[in-house]
Amino acid sequence: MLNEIKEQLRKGKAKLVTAKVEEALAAGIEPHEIMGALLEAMGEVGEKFKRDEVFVPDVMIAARAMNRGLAALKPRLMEAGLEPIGRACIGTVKGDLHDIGKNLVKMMLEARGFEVIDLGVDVAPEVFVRTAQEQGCSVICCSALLTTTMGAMADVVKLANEAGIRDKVKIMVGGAPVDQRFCDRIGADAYTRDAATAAETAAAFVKE
Ligand code: B1M
Repeated sequence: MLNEIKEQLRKGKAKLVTAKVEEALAAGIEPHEIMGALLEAMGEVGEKFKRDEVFVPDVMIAARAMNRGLAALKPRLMEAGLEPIGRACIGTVKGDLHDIGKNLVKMMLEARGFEVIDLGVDVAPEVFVRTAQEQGCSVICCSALLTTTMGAMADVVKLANEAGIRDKVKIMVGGAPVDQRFCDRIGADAYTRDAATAAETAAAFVKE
């Protein structure tokens, strides 16, 4: 049954994933085992995406199936007392309306077990910082697709420094024009090239 769930997730069949998850629960399989199967299959899709073996639409379809599967599992996970691994907020920075990459990162974070607060697009630096403070986020994720907007990430770092939250919150940056040099220059905690690596890095941060 777990293999069937993985197979349907790899294919991005949301309805079938939901049905198989419900079947597995009814058959008495533990929710955390089902969650493990979903995470494993999503991880495989993420790895293929990194190697350019599958593309954005495939990842989005698989992630949608993952989210449906998780939704079917959620009531039982709550009963079983499984907590999310951490809370993150994510947004595309001020002035920037591109959200496809940001949505992919969000999905990958959720697939890794994060509770994600999606701030949307055109997000002011103070909103990232205020949300992290008020909602107890351990990771702030900023996405930018325009060379003219990536500078807003520096403001997020500056405001987080001023708010004195850098010991509690990691700031991650990404998007096509962003690179490691830029990340180092503005003093963010991590730059990652793709959504799967972003989720891995965020998970490693909360494990730390
Ligand atoms: Co725009 N656009 N766009 N656009 N657009 C680009 C980015 C551009 C490169 C096109 C070009 O000229 N060749 C160019 C930017 C040039 C530059 O700054 N150097 C550009 C421009 C100029 C503009 C406008 C200014 C055009 C105009 O109006 N004159 C305008 C700006 C609007 C605004 O934001 N204020 C504009 C508008 C739009 C649309 C609305 C039409 C649409 C956006 C729709 C939407 O997002 N809902 C759009 C699109 C679709 C693109 C292209 C074609 C595709 C972007 C995309 O979604 N890629 C893009 C050209 C291109 O890239 N070929 C382009 C797929 C997505 C999965 O990749 O977001 O890079 P990406 O995410 C990757 C990684 O970067 C990473 O993970 C993903 C992969 O796993 N990642 C992170 C992203 N965020 C991360 C965060 C992380 C870690 C990794 O940690 C936190």
